[in-house]
Amino acid sequence: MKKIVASCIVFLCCLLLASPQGALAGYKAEYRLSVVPGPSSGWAQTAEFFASLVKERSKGRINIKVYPSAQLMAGKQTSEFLLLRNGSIDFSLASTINWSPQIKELNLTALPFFLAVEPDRYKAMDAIMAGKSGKMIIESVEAKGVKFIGWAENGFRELTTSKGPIMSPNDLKGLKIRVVGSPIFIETFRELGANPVNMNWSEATTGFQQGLVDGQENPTNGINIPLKIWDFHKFHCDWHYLIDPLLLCANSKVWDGFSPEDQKLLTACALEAEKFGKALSRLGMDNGESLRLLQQLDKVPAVRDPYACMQEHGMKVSRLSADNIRVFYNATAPVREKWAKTIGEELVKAAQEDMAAVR
Ligand code: X2X
Repeated sequence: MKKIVASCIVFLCCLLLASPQGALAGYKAEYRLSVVPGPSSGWAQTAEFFASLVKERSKGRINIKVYPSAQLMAGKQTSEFLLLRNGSIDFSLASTINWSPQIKELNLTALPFFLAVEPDRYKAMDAIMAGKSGKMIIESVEAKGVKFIGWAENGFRELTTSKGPIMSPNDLKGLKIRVVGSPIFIETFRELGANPVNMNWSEATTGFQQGLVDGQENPTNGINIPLKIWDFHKFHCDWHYLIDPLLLCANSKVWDGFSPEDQKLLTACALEAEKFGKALSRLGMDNGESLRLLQQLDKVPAVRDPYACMQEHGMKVSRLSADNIRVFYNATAPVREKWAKTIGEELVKAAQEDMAAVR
């Protein structure tokens, strides 16, 4: 008996010595962070940046692994929120677009041309995130049962097509455009006279290859360039019609399992990931601020000038003037009016005020 007790004690001591600190605190050996697009996207790189910062600062106690390409949701991007909430996923760096079917407030930044007509669209986005409307969005996400940790950015979504340049709604007539499975996208493209086709991102590249659609819309730096969109579409329309912010969130139980110090650590790392992610998304399209930040971090990507890059690859880039954008804005007024009611007039008004304050 004594021998058995002694060996148990030895065994337990070995176990304690071998465990990383995290395991002692009841932490998981690995937390799974989900991302919809592939590993080369700006979005997945932002997630990797966050995970490695957390690992370094927690001295290995918190080990987050990034799972790109919608693999944790078998490609069904609009079910991600439910999987995070029920604990199948621990963390997610998620697009508002993919969660908007469950959280109607997240359609705010998908109101067509709502930010595009602002004098500085990036300032407008930052003002929403930092303002009253941003707080209202965070409250609406947390009210649905997940913990918000921080913001990031997929980027302003620009249109790429295979059949000719797009300068006005007329040019879009009858074109088949791949969109995400969120109703406001279908309605916006129908209003513009196009023929929207709902397709998961996991199937979209094959769809482009096979010519199932004539175009698609996604952010330039984060998605279109890493995907080499010029292999499928030769026309780029810079219309900034809406923006796709990202929400870094955790399953509530997972979050509650962290010590208050580690919760602070995670929030601080998220703030840095937000700056990094925004710089990746805005590089070459802002006043030079993004380049400076990426230089400081020693993380300047190979493509610094997205417009030159697209042109070098044979794309014809149409950069719409404020007047061109105004035509699209007017043409999509019914969609904004209808969706403002669904989103909540109070939230839309708060966003208008936040944006007006930085004009
Ligand atoms: O599906 C898309 O277009 C993507 C990758 O941008 C999102 O997940 C919203």
